[in-house]
Amino acid sequence: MSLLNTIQSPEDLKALSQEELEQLAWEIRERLIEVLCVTGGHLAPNLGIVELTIALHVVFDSPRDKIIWDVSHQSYVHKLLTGRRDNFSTIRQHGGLSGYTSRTESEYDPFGAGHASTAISAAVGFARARDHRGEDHCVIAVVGDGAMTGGLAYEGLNNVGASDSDLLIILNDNDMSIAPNVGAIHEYFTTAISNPLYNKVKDQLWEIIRKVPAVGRPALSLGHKMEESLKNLLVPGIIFERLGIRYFGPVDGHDIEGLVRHLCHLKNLKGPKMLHIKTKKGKGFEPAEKDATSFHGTGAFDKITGEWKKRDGPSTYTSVFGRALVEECRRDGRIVGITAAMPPGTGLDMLAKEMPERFYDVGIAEAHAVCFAAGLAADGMKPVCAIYSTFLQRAFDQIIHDVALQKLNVFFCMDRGGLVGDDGPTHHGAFDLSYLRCVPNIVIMVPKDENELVLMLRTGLTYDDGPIAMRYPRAVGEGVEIDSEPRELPIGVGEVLREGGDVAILAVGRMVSYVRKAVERLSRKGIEATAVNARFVKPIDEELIGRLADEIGAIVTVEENNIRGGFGTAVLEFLSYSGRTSVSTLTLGLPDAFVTHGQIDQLMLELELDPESISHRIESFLKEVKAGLQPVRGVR
Ligand SMILES: Cc1ncc(C[n+]2csc(CCOP(=O)(O)OP(=O)(O)O)c2C)c(N)n1
Repeated sequence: MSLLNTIQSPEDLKALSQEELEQLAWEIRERLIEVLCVTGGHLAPNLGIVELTIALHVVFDSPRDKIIWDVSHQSYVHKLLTGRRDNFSTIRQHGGLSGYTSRTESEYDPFGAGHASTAISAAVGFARARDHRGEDHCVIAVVGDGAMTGGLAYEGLNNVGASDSDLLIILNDNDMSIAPNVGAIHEYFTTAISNPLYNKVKDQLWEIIRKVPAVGRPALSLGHKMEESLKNLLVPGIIFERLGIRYFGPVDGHDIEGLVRHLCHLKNLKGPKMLHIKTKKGKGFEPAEKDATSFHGTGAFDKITGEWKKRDGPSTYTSVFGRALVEECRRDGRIVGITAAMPPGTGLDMLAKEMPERFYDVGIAEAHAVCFAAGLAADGMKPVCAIYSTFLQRAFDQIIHDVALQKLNVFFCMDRGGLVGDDGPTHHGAFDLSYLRCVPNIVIMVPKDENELVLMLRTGLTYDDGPIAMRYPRAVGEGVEIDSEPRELPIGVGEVLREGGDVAILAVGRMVSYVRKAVERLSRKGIEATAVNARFVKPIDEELIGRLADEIGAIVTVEENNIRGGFGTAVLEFLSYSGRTSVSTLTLGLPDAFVTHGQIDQLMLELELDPESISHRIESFLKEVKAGLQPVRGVR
């Protein structure tokens, strides 16, 4: 009989025996593999956190107690135990469960996430809100060791330690971010834990700690002082203790019984505290244990062998970028590549392999990555910051204050520009054209295909008049040939792909290929369009746009960015300040709303941005123009 199928809410776990909880853990693993081998998703992080999630729900009373998952890509087990088991197979599918926690999805998700290192800060907020109201529920933040490389986590810790508010942080340490974890903090954990003396007396230490009465502010209790001295003796400089947070562990994160015991104890202990658990990412599925990086976020795979379904066809933009960057590094000794914990995701793993001395993984630290790049650039290097569009949002001030203001030659290469698909609203790169376009001194490029990406890479690396950015989608390329000798593109010049007198359509990036198809449809209906690959979102090609506006009088823009503040807006601004107020315009792009998760084609259809919808929308726009509704300003 399936135990998992009997669990309607976390309450049901409390009645289960130890053996039953262990059986449940393996049933959960089977369910995860069963579903994710079809849907894809964050398999390895969830396999690693099964026992902790069970123990948390045995000991705490969610939703009264607030469990806050950092990133929340590891919340699938929590979803299975909190009333979402029956539609678990819809996870990350259009209209189905989100792959992350979501306040609108369940009362058991007190806080939504998708970006890393937010849980501690959010938990401090929950703890303070509780204290303001005089309530007494528990607040628990579950944070991975990877997320602890993000500065925001320390800003949170700095506030936790300064308060006497009740708060439990669980550090889920599996030695991995997506790739192996990096940095001094990670080294610190590893060294502290592998201290043989500490390991020898760890259990006795726990016993002493358990007997220490939990009274008042911990720093004042004699017991706490004893415990602190002992720990300092054995694990020199435990940093969390120094920050005023009582530290416990490390303990085995796969031992449900032990976890329940420790959590029960910590539940009754006042003040801020941390439980450090050691887990194995991918636990229980050999291929994922062996290759936790590939199984961090996986596509469909064979549930026996772990092999992925083979994909034929063109290379992805990511891999074309990764390969081309290695070539550029060979050409110019000043170029270095920087990633914020995403070596495979950005294609920088190729540079790491070929030229490790030119590669930097700074951890989940986008703000640092950009400021670090600014320093490198200020001292004559040519740093390439390869950061996903959505994660670069973290570094907005560094882009303005550290890079653009000083006109430093930092090259931002933003993968995942536009819709990313099943990761949904936390991950869509919907804002970069808007958030960069308002920054002085920056150039913004968007390639229409993978060859243009290579040309723009060369352009960005030879440009030396300040920051420059390029964004490209999470997609396979158009299948075009790649130039072996890439040339530089003239800055701010668009490419006319086709001439026609009825309407001028200016498209950006992936939308160029959509517009090409839309233009063919329009042509079959007797509408002849000029189609332009904009190439540059800043500066825009004012000469070309001005000429098309004067000659044709009807301009349409199509982009994969929020319609507010992106390319279309740039064109409208130009038409306005150049006095071309009688030109009819239609700006198409992502809506001024957060776009849900689902496959990119599905989302494009829903947003009426697929080639057919684009041609229909342009057709009706032109009908309005013809009907004398001039000038038409159709902003959607
Ligand atoms: C700001 C930000 N940068 C990058 C990422 C991409 N990312 C998602 S999970 C992850 C690794 C997290 O590692 P850890 O916290 O240890 O969790 P684990 O998956 O190992 O359980 C990264 C880099 C992100 N979600 N947010």
